[in-house]
Amino acid sequence: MQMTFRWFGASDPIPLEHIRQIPGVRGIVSALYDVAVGDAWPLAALSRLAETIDAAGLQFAVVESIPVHEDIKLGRPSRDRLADQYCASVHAMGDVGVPVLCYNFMPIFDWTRTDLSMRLSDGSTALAYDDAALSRIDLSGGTGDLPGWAAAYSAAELAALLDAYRAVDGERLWEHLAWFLERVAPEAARAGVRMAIHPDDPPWSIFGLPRIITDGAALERLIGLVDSPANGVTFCTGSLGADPRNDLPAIARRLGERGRIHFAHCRNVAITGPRQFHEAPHPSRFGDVPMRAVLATLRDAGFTGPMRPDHGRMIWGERGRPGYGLHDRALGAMYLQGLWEGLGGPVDEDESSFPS
Ligand code: DNO
Repeated sequence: MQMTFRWFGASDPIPLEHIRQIPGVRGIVSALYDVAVGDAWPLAALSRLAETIDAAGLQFAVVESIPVHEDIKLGRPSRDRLADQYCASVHAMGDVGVPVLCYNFMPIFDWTRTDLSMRLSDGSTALAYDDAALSRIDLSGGTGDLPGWAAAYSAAELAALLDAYRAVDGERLWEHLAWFLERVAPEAARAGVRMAIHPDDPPWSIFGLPRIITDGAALERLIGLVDSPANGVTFCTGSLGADPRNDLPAIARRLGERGRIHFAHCRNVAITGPRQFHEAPHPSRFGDVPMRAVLATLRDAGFTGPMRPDHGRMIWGERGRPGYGLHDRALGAMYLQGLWEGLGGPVDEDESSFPS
C-alpha cells in the first residue's frame, strides 16, 4: 500500500509542502483542472504538474479524474472523436509515468451531497446526504440549488441533458460504458496505465438518472466487460458503504483476488436512515464502514496500490474545499497507516524510511 493524498493543483489552499509533512504520505492524486471536458490533455501541462509534485519530494501517483464527456455516456455520434481524445490523455499519463487513472461513469452529476457542512456533536462539520432533501431540490433553474454545483450548468443546458438521458436507462448506460472501455482499456494497457472506475456516490439513482456502479455485482460485471488488468476499480468505502446492503470486505475480497483493485478511497459514513448518511471520522467505530476488515482484506489480497484517506471533516476551525481540508484527512492518513501496520500489511521501502 502506498499512502496518497489528493491535491487540487496550484489553486488548492493546502501546499504540497504541508502534505509532505504527513508521515508516510508520498503519493499525490491530482489532475489538470483547466482542460475542457472532452479535450485531450496536453503532455506539456501534465509534465509540468508532475515536475511540481516531484520538486516537493512527492510522486504523482494517480490521476483523479479525466472526466468522461456526457456524449460518451449518452452514446452520441461525437463519442468516436471524444474517445480518441480520452485515449490521448491516457497516453500522456503513460508518458509522464502516472500509473493509475480514477474516473467515473455517473450521468451529469459526480458525487452529490445535500449538506456540505452538517454539524456533528463534537462541533466539527461533515458532508451529508438525505434523499428527502434531495427530492426537494429544484433543478429547473440549473444546478444553483444543489450544494457544491452552483455554476455547473445553466437551466437550459441542464434541461437538455436531463432530457437526453430519458432515452438512456441503466442497461443502455452499461452498453455505453462497455463501448468506452473497449476503446480505452487496450490503449491504457499499452500506455502502462491502470483504469480504476469510481463507484457512484451515492450508489443509487438521483434525479431520475441511471446510476449503475453501485454494488459488488456491478463492479464484477464491470471488470468482465474487458478482461484486462487495465480495467479495474477504485474501491471507495464511503460510496459503496452508504448502502447497508453492500458487504464491503466481501466485495473487496472478490475484486482483490482478481487483482482488479487499483486504488482505495477510505472514508467512513454513518448511516442515519434510509438513503440518509453523513461522513464520519475514519476509524471503524465512528460509522458503518468496517475499516479494519476492509484493510485486512486488502492485505490478504496483497494490495500494493495507492490508498487515500478520501474526505475528511472540517475540524480545528479549518475552512476549505468541502471534504478536502488538511487536518482530518491527515488524521485519516495516520489512522489508516496505523491500521495497516497493525495488520502487518506490506509497506514500500521508500515509505518506511523517515526523511532525514
Ligand atoms: C469525491 C471524489 C469523486 C471522484 C470522482 C472520480 O470527492 O471521490 O469526485 O474524484 O468521482 O471520477
